[in-house]
Amino acid sequence: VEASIPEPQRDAWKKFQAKPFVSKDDFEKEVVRHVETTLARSMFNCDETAAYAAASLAFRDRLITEWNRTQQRQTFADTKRVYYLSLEFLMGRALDNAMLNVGLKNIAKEGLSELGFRIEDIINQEHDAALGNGGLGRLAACFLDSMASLNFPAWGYGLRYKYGIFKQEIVDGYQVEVPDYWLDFNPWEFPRHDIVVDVQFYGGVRKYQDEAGKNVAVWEGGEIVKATAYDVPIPGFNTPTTNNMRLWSSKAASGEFDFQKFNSGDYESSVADQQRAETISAVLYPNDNLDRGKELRLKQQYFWVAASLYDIVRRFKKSKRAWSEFPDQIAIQLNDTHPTLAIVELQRILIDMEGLDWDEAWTIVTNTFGYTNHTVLPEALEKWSVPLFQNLLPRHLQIIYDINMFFLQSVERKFPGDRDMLGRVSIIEESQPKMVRMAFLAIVGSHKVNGVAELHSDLIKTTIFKDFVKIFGPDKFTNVTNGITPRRWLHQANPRLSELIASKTGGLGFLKDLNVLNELEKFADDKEFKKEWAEIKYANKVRLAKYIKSTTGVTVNPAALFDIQVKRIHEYKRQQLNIFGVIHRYLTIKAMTPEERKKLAPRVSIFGGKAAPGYWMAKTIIHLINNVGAVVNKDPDVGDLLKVIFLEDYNVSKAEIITPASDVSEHISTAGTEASGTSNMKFVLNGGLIIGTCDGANIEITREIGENNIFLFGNLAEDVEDLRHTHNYGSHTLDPDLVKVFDLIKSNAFGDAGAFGALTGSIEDHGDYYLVSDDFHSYIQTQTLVDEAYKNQEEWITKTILSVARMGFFSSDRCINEYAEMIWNVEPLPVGKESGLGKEE
Ligand code: NBG
Repeated sequence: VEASIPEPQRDAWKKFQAKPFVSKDDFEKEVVRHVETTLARSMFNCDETAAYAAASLAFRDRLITEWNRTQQRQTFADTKRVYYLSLEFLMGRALDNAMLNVGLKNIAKEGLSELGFRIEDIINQEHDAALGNGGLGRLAACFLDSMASLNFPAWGYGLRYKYGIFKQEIVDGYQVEVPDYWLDFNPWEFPRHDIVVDVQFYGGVRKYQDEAGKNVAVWEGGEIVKATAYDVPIPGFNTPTTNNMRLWSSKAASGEFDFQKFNSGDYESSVADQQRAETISAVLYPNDNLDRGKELRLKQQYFWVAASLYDIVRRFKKSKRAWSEFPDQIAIQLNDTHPTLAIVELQRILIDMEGLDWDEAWTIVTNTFGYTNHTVLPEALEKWSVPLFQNLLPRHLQIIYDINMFFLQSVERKFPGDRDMLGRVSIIEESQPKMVRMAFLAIVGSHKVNGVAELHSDLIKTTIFKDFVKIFGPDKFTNVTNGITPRRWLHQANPRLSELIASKTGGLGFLKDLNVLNELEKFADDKEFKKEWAEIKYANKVRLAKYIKSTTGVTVNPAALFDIQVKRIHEYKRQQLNIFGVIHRYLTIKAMTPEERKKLAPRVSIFGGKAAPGYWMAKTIIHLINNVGAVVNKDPDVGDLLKVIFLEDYNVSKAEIITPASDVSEHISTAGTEASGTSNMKFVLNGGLIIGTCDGANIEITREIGENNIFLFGNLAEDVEDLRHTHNYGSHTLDPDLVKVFDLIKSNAFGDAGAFGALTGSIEDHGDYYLVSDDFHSYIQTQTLVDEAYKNQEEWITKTILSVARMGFFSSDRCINEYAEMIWNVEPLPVGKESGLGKEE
């Protein structure tokens, strides 16, 4: 149905067009209006929650006005769009970000103050949107910010989980998971009850030849689940462009089937159907870098992919262009293999629904998709069992077999007689049961494959995807080193530092062109500047110290060296190496004379991060950290010299407090295992140094900031394989200092040693896969260098200034521009002057 207003009535619409507020008075008016009408409360009944709600609604109104204009502009321009498909968007809080991006935070601050509230308290009311596990989901969120800030016509597509990542509680030193029901009140989303897509599952395929002799396949039967769109506006920084993140929510189809049940009195079972359908988008799988192959996860993936592609294709069809133009209008980026079914789904739409030839369709498909790989860890590479696929998505399995057949035929032509090669690269693994290798499918169905840091992109070419480089040539594979948005991770998280930088570089321009930070180099030895710089770091540490006190009860000295490792708990990230190092430090302190102790730099070792609920080793590491803290923190011999803190429920909003407060942060994965890491970038950008291995983006960070400004240690990626081999087949003697640490653990110094047997055993008896012992000595030595370096504060501060000055490369804006140029072939859409944006510096 045409829903457009007829020409004669449009003047009235224009006259009464919604106008976003720009002044403080208008903002207050909006807040009060929302309190008194939308929320049905009053000044006698307005707590901080209500004030948060009203302020958010006022900003939401603003965003949605710009969102509308942006969408109209993009539709009218009809240029190529990017669709970023990600099962995770770790957005964190929206209000602070919205206020800063539209440049109206100061107005909001004054306005709220006049209405009786402190802006910080209001910001703190917001529940994080935690629709992600870790780096992969947060990267997607940074990319949305950059795409909007750079005026790219771009949408994110994801799932609207009812439960985001669980809340972590620490009870008696153990992790306990609590569901995160975050949708109770979410002012940032717009339900689009008019945008509903039917998604089919199960059923069977009927094949026949039509009159023209053409083979036709019909997927029929099975069940239908409805996908409803929820839109979340994504404001760019200092631009009217407001892009869209569309999240799908599942509901049962209330079709004839339901009515039958209802009429026959089977009401309960029709409610059960409803609930079963709703579970599809109910919960985010809490695994980071781990694939569990659960049917419901595959259902989530298809549900999301099918709804998104239906939406994308529908939009394309409105333009009435030829199908061959599809890839000129649309670029779809696959964030890891989770959306790989989109390749199959588009092929299915083109051949089964739109009647294109296989080859014609396949050319369109491969020119449309790009695939980003985020890990080489074998346990994280997705595989789906063929029988499971056959049952859930019978037509898709057929298409996958066809894709594989044509692919293997082309391999056979290129490498005649190489049967091993065919077995190695086949999309179907000949195991029991057979498995679909999603990464291989993603490579075959995309025109570009990228890794997320140089080392990682090299590794995928020489290890897991080696054969594909031979088959497709090296140009199909590329690197786009990850980045972070300086808006959230500097301006929002560290406002004082942002202000200082602005005052020295001529305003907030650096937030849009991070290379401007270079100008700070000339202040690296400037006494006044260094003093201010150091004061800001200290203030951020005081803030974190207060937070630690209020959440853990432990008092830490803000003048101590803050050593932070916050990220998902994983053996490859080696929090165990860190805590063993802490225990070593504890032993060292205990053995010192009081005179020697006086010379040691006091340290606070801060940990944070969630373990996947089923990952026992990771949970054991958390347990050990907490138990070590319980002993060390109350040992009078130690006092301020060492404190060990585990921060509960690490998430994006907590990261905004933690990141600006580091002196050093730890990025100490076994070389070759961390694809990139992104918190390493955030910490350096906030004036902290790094202790790290030669892994992921640490390597490029070193290249940019200079090796004098980073503490690198440990074995190199190229040596890992040989070391592992020696562990298993040669002699494996543990580092003597690590043995002392283990002896202390085994003496029950940190509670019943039995609880940690699996952890120490994995290193002593089971091959030390992550090379903890091999890197231990180098780690301890490097930590001593950190102690020494920290004593010379003048030099330390200079190092941190130089580092920040050289971090421009790691902006996610650089990253998005690289994707746009090398993979998507899209241009930003310039914006006119029509916006009512606030102009706040
Ligand atoms: C993670 C890597 C990180 C990387 C992020 C973002 C997965 C599968 N991979 O090193 O472990 O920074 O992706 O690219 O979550």
